Amino acid sequence: EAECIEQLKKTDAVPLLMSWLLGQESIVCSDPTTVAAKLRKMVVGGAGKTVVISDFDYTLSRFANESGERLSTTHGVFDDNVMRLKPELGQKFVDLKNKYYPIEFCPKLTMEEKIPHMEKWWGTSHSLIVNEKFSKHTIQDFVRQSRIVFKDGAEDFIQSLDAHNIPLVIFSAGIGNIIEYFLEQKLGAIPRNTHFISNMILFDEDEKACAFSEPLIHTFCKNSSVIQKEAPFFHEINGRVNVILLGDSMGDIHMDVGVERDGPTLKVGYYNGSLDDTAALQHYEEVYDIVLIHDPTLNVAQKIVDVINSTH
Ligand code: MG7
Ligand code: MG
Repeated sequence: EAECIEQLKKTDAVPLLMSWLLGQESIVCSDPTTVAAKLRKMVVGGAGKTVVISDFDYTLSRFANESGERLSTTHGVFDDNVMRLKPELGQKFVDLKNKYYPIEFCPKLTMEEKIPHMEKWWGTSHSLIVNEKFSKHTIQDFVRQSRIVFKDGAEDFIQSLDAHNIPLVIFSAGIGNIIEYFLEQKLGAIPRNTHFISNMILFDEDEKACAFSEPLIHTFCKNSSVIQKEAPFFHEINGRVNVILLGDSMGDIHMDVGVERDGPTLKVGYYNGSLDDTAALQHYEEVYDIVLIHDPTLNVAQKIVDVINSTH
């Protein structure tokens, strides 16, 4: 009975969080019963049973600035900086983006139809980077001058996960090194809890880009097929049965597949698309437990983690 009362106390915070979520105009939670049930399990499990698996581009980073101008993805760092230094090469990156970005988001094509195009895009773009033999130092400079911006509260979110020993796996089809340099520049160092599954630029002995890690990770293969089971951080997330998944794309919803466990995954999705596109928005509401519409903050994820932490 004592245990029962203890559990009830812990889950007290869940109804409060639920009523807050349901009261927000820009948050859609189409199945509150399921969300509340997942939250209760997570609260009972506590920080020790939790892992956060998050996308980076337009999830931890902002999609647009206050004036509505699109900000940069990790790959986009090359578009902008190379355009400035070597317009001819820069134009090649931009041409690729103009050609393939509409395919990535085309509602008329199936995922199977898109995959070969994504492989071509990532492959070509990575070849340009390797052929140019950019140095680590140059790329760090590119990041310093980039238009990658953290969402509001992202720094605190990452630090608070670290403080509570909750692992953060950043699962990105972008470029992992760019995320690393960005975190180093913004946080001073990469927190101990933070791990990467991403495309990594490999450098030769002169610290010049010479290859990319395998397997290639593009938008539509963010699942167990690209997770190396021997990853050094795997022991750390073993036994963490409760997953908070953060993403902004349809390709992000299977990032938890491959972590063997029987606990819930709470899927929080940022919708950056047009409000007129009701079909797209509806699709997000079907696949994500909680949809955040045009949200430039990490408030919701932070509140969820706070509730998990406050009760232990
Ligand atoms: N993305 C993927 N690639 C590129 C690229 O070469 N340039 C730019 N600007 N963007 C790229 O985080 C993954 C996202 O990065 C974008 C190869 C894609 O739109 C993808 O969703
Ligand atoms: Mg993204």
